[in-house]
This record gives sequence, structure tokens and C-alpha cells, in this order.
Amino acid sequence: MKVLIINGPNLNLLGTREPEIYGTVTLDEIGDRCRTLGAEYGLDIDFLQSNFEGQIVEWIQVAIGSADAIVINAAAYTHTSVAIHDALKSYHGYKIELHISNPHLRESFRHNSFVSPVVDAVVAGFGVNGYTHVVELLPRLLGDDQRA
Ligand code: CA2
Repeated sequence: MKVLIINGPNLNLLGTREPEIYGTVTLDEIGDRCRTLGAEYGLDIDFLQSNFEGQIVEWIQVAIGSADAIVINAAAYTHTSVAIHDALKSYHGYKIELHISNPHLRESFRHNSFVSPVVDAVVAGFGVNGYTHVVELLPRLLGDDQRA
């Protein structure tokens, strides 16, 4: 099973600033944890990050026909990007929106998500552990995919 975990803008700064919100673990460490854990479950995980909206759209398009699932933390683009919404709509594999924090407990501009209406599930507020929780859940979710 091929899985893309896509991370949006500024998440490359994880572990270096705002530890009270995002913790002290770096994105590289999270990527290592996900790849290692994924391998135990037979998942081949590409862990990606970009600060560019168009690059994220490209990765979603590449996933069409080549990946079984996308996990996406679109970061600030969650709240602004019609382009990412449209790209996700065209991808018919399993889709999970992920956030480290719970955006609904934060500023009102974070309360709307352009991603939520086009995904199967949303995980938010579990800190960086959300990533590994999702990796553990995916094999069962993909195996029990009731949508087909
Ligand atoms: O909670 C999340 O995962 C967010 O997607 C993170 C985004 C934010 O815009 C969303 O509302 C919620 C921000 C990512 C920025 O990450 C940083 C990490 C460390 C230092 C500075 C920024």
C-alpha cells in the first residue's frame, strides 16, 4: 500500500518555534517515525513538505492512480486553498485531513477548512502523535474501505 503524507507551509519549522502549540519534535523525526512504523504495517510512505500551494496540488495529482491514501496537513492552506480542495476532489483513494492542534480551539480564521468537505476523516488536536496514530489506523481503514 502506497501512502502520501503531505505537509504544507511552515511545518518545516516544527520543533524550532511555538513549542507550546506544536511541540518540540521536528518534521524530519515525525517522517522517520511514520516511515518506520508504516513499514511494519506494509505501508510504503512518502513523507513530503512544501511551502508552495502548486507543489502540493502537483503531489495530489501524481497520487491519482498511484497511491492508496493521502494524509494531508495543509497547514495554513487548509483555510484558504480552493486549488487544494479541487485537487483532493479528483483523488478517489482514502483521504485524511490531519492537524497537530485543534484549529477550532484557536482563532476564528482557522475554523473553516477547504479540506474537510473532500476527505473521509479528520484528525486534529492529538499533537504530533496524530501522525503515527493515523499510520496505525490506515491498514484497517484501507482493508475495511466500505465506500467502494
Ligand atoms: O495544527 C496544525 O497542524 C495546523 O495545520 C498548523 C498550521 C496552522 O496554520 C493550522 O491552522 C493548523 C501552521 C503550521 C505552522 O507550523 C509551525 C510550526 C512551528 C513553528 C511555526 C510554525
